[in-house]
This record gives sequence, structure tokens and C-alpha cells, in this order.
Amino acid sequence: MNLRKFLIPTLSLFFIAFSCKDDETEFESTPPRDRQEVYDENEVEIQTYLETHFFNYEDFDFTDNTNPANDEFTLVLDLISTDNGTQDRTPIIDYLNQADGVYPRLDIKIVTENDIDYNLYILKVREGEGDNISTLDAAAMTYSGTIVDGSVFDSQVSIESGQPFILTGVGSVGGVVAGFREGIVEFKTSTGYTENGDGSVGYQGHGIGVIFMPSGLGYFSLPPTADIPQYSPLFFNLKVVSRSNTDYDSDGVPSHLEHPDGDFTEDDDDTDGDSFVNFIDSDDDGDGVLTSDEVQQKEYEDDGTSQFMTKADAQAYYTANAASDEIFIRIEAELDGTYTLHTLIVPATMVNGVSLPNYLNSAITTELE
Ligand SMILES: [Ca+2]
Ligand SMILES: [Ca+2]
Ligand SMILES: [Ca+2]
Ligand SMILES: [Ca+2]
Repeated sequence: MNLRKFLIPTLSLFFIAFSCKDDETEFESTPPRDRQEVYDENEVEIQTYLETHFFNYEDFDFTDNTNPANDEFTLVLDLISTDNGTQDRTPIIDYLNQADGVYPRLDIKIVTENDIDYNLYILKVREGEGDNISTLDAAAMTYSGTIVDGSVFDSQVSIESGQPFILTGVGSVGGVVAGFREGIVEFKTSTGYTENGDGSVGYQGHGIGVIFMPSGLGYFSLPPTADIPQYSPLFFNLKVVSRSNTDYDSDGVPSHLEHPDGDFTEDDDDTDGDSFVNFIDSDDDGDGVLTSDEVQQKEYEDDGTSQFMTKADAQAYYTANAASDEIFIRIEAELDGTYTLHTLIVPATMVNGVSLPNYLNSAITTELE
């Protein structure tokens, strides 16, 4: 099947940030420019930028990625110039083709959109020490979005003030532009955080870098704000701190676990062949029993004696008490100030010597509570 029909074109990266301004956006009367022609121009603009700019690499300890001082690092891009005495700085383009594991590094990821193979440039100062991020996840980050001249069109300086971004739009659920999604998943999350006592949170081991995207992976002819010119490349300076599950079909199984190969071009994730891939199919094996009734969704409000009063309490309970096959789903803040831990158990049955989840096996139709 063609999954594309479920992935709505995402005009707005920062759906929430810009939703109040949508009435200013009007469809242009002139037809959009040729995508390849725009891309060719953008590629030159981005390369020129990378050749003429540096970042504050002297403020980061590359001999020890996990040096706590690195957690305080904020990446700053600047022009290489005799005017500010920076003529000897290393241009960003020099970090291309680094050996595996060498940082800083500039990677090129080929992202295909509208039949064009785009170069997405990703500067990684630190990849991140935490978890991998799937294109079907939501991800939380601080960021600053700029255009080529350095002017900021949007930013989020603290996680507390922001929402996690759902990376892939499905149906009425929002999503982010392709360049942002494909860039984010090249980083990993933080390993932990510390509450500073003033409401702010410090993260450890998070991914740090910049995504440089051509407009064809951004807003192209329809920028969501007048601060972004049409056909403008976009740069996102990021600290990637956490990921969370999505569940588009509300069947209890997190989307990323229903889409193991992580691509949108093959049909190999459609177990029952009904042309709805598993992450948008609420009865994955087509046996008439909803997936949500073939898995066990569990909730814990307390540790046996007292309610979870912090997110960390609930997290610690999961770490100490979860069964080996119990999957972490999320921790939910309740209105009364307590927290609820949600987990999942996926019952499986041996089939020809292989353990197969019951929700992917139409021969098993046992409904769970
Ligand atoms: Ca299906
Ligand atoms: Ca499903
Ligand atoms: Ca089923
Ligand atoms: Ca089944």
C-alpha cells in the first residue's frame, strides 16, 4: 500500500508554536518554483555557509564526551572573519568524512522527497549517550531555528516550556517537516536529568548538534511565518533530550515497536495484509480480536504503600519491579499531582520454535482483561 496517503504533508514544523498564526498564511497565487532548481540553489547556499562558518568547538571537551562540563555546552555558530579575529577557525565543512566515532563530525544523510535525493547536513558535536529515537516517536528538545543570515524564526530554550514533537504526522495528528524528523533520529537522548530546584531541569549526555536542511525538506514555497522567506534553507541548533512513545492506532503497542524496519517504503510491516501497516492497524493479525485485547496494559499508581509523588518515583518503581518482559510505556501526570506508571506485557506463543506475539498470530484469539 501507499503509506504516503496517511502521512499528511506537514507544512508546519512547530504546529503548536504557529497554530495561532495560521490565519495569516494564505496560499500563493503564483505556482511554486521547480523543486530541483530550488534545491540546486539551496545546496550552494548551505555549502557556502558551511565553508565560511565555524562553531565554538573550543568550549567543548572532545577528549571526554561525558565530561559534565559538556552538558552545559551551548553551540554557537559564527562567521569566520578577520573582523572578529576568527580567520584561523576551522570551517564546519572540514568535519565531513570523519572516521566512525570521531567528533565533531558533519554527516550527509540522503533524504528522498518528491523524487529528489536531498543532502541533509547534520553537524554532530555529541551524538547523545541515551536512547535511539524512531521516526514514529515524539521527541523533546531545545532548539533555535534560523535562516541562512542567522536570524531566528523560532526557538524553545527550555524543555519545561515545550511539548514533545510528534515526528511523523498520521491522520489528524501533527508532525514535523521531513528534514527535522530525519535529522532528529540521527541523535540519541540524554541519559538522565537533575531537577535544579527552581523548576528547571539539567540534562546529561544529550545529543548536541545542528541540522542544515534545504527548503525542499522544510517549508519550500509555504513557510508558516513571514520570518522565513519562501524557498529558504533552515538551520536547527539542537539539544535532543528525550523520546516518548506514540500509539497512532491506540492498540496499546507503541508505534515504534510496530514498525521495526523504520522505513515508509515497504509493506513488510503489514502482518495481516489488509493494507493497513501495523502501527495504524488496531487488529494487526486480522483475527477479529483487537490488538488491545491481545496484549496486557498495566497501570500502577503506587509502590504498594504510597502513591508516586514524582515522575522519578514512578520511574524508579519500574526499574526495580518490572517483570523482564514488561515494556515501559509512559508516566502520566495526574490532576491531583500524583503520577501513574503505564506498562505493557505482550503475551507470546511458540510457533515452530519461534516466539510469536499473540497479537500477530491469528491462530491465537485469547482475549485478555
Ligand atoms: Ca494490517
Ligand atoms: Ca497495531
Ligand atoms: Ca488480533
Ligand atoms: Ca491473535
